[in-house]
This record gives sequence, C-alpha cells and structure tokens, in this order.
Amino acid sequence: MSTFTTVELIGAPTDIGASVRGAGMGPDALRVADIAGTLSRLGFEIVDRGNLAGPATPWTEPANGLRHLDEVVTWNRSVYAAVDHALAAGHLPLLMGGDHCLAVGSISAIAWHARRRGKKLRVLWLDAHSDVNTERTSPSGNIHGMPVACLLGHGPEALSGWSGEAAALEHDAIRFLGIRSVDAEEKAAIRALGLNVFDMRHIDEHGMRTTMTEALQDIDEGTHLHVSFDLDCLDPDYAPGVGTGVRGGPTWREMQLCMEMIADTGRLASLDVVELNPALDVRNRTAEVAVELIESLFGKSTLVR
Ligand code: 4U7
Ligand code: MN
Ligand code: MN
Ligand code: MN
Repeated sequence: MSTFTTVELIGAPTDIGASVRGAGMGPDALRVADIAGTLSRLGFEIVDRGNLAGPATPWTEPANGLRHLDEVVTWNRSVYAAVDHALAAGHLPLLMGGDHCLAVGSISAIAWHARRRGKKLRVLWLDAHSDVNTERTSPSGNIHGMPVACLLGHGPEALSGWSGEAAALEHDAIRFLGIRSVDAEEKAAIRALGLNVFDMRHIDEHGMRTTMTEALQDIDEGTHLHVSFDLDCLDPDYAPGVGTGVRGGPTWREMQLCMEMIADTGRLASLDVVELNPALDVRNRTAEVAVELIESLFGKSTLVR
C-alpha cells in the first residue's frame, strides 16, 4: 500500500504536555504489544531508534497559561530532529508518544519536507478532542490541548513557525475525526478558522464509510498523508489506557474501517501514535488495540475478495 519500505520507530517517553501522569510509558507498551514484529510481518523493514531523551516532568502549575513550556519545547526539538532524520533517509517516521504536544515537532518537520518535495500535505487528526486551544483559551494550561493551534500559527510563539513558515498547516490541510469534547472557545476557533471537523454526530448520522470518503476526498498521488492518532479517539470501552478518555467514541470495528480506508489511499507517509497511558490500562489492552489498528493502517486487510 505504502510507497515506503522502511518504518522508523521513534519513542518519545514523556507526559510533559499533560496533567495526568503516565503517557511516558507509551513507547515501551507499544513495543511489548509487538509493534515491530507486527509491521515486519506485513513486509516492512523496521528501524527502532529507541527512546529519545529529554527533561523530566516537573509537575508545576501553568505559567502565563502554559504548563511546562520550556520542557515541551525541548522535547519537541528532539522529536523534530528525529522525524526530520527519518524523512531525510526516505523512511516512514512512526512517532510513539508520549502525549499529543509532540505533534508540534513531528508535523512541523513533516511540513518542511513536504513543502521541499512539492507534496500536498494532508493531516488526519483522530481524536476525541480538537486540540486547538491556546494559552489564552485553555482551561487547563496543558499543551497537549494546543498542538493544532501551534501548527496553524496561532499558538504560543515558542511553538509556532517551526516548519519554516508562520503556519505548518493551512486551515484546510487538516481533517478531524471522532471529535466529541470541544471547549467553548475551541468551538469559536474552529468556526473562525474554518476547520474541517467530522465530529461524532457526523459519524453517527452518516456512518464511518461516508465520513472517511469525505475526509479522504482530495488525497492523490502528490499527497503526503500524515495521521495523528490520539488513542482517546476510540471509545474508552475499547481503549481504557488514556489520560483524557471521553465516552461515545468509535468502536473497534468502526476504527478498523477508518484505518483500512486510509490504507487504501496508499498515501500514508508518517504517523503519530500518542496519549497511550499504560498506568491506566488493563493488561496492555489499549497498546494491543493500537497495534491492531496500526496493522490495518499499514495495509493488513480482512477483505476476502
Ligand atoms: B488531547 C482539554 F479542557 N480540551 O485543553 C484541554 F478538556 O491531546 C483537553 O486531545 C485536552 O488528549 C486533551 O485541557 C488533549 C480539556
Ligand atoms: Mn489529542
Ligand atoms: Mn484527545
Ligand atoms: Mn490561520
């Protein structure tokens, strides 16, 4: 499916952008669930870069609306460098978080490469949340609720402009899926910015198949498709090991169809898997579910025909 033969695993073991502890154990939980063996059985070459190093989480209160800003910047710099290195080598970077603030570094590096190669960048943001808060609107100060604002050039200055442009993403380059928890001021931002949100109401009314057909509508040969997969997108019945779970998400089966339809485009070129929290999980079930879904995303098909 993918034009890539080598998948580069990059572990970023940190919960620096959250206020619930535990997402730092995500990379090793995915390794225990055999992410490497699973992808290699699908025919991919796997390079596991191990875990990046970075500052410990200080668990201090937000300052000027931002919790742990300096440490978030440091972690994202390492993520940017690692993703940049993987892309330069022609590999598909698979970032294993860690919390979702790390998408700033990952997607900024991807945007830089896509622009240089003349590719049209499209991002699918699979999440219960829209992550478009800023330091002025965030009810928590947690930066894992702000990466989209940063990538659109509206976040805190220290986390904006990393792709070499004011905004790594144009407002119409990102599609949100599975959204069901949006803060009041985020709603206003979504409207003001004209963002493309396929919320749970849309999935309920139209089904996953129609929703995905719409979401993938302008993907073509010239597209670099990035998936930013926040595991709290799934219903917590299927994925209990997350720090900010919200009832009423897609089922395992619906999420499988979503992943299979993305795989069918053949354009997947990079992936974040974030917000897995093994401290809240049940016998590594969420990590196993994540690996099953990633397997479909990379082209394992249950089609008999
Ligand atoms: B995640 C929240 F207030 N919106 O900003 C906030 F509800 O990366 C949650 O999607 C953010 O898991 C969740 O703190 C961030 C809250
Ligand atoms: Mn998120
Ligand atoms: Mn989320
Ligand atoms: Mn904008």
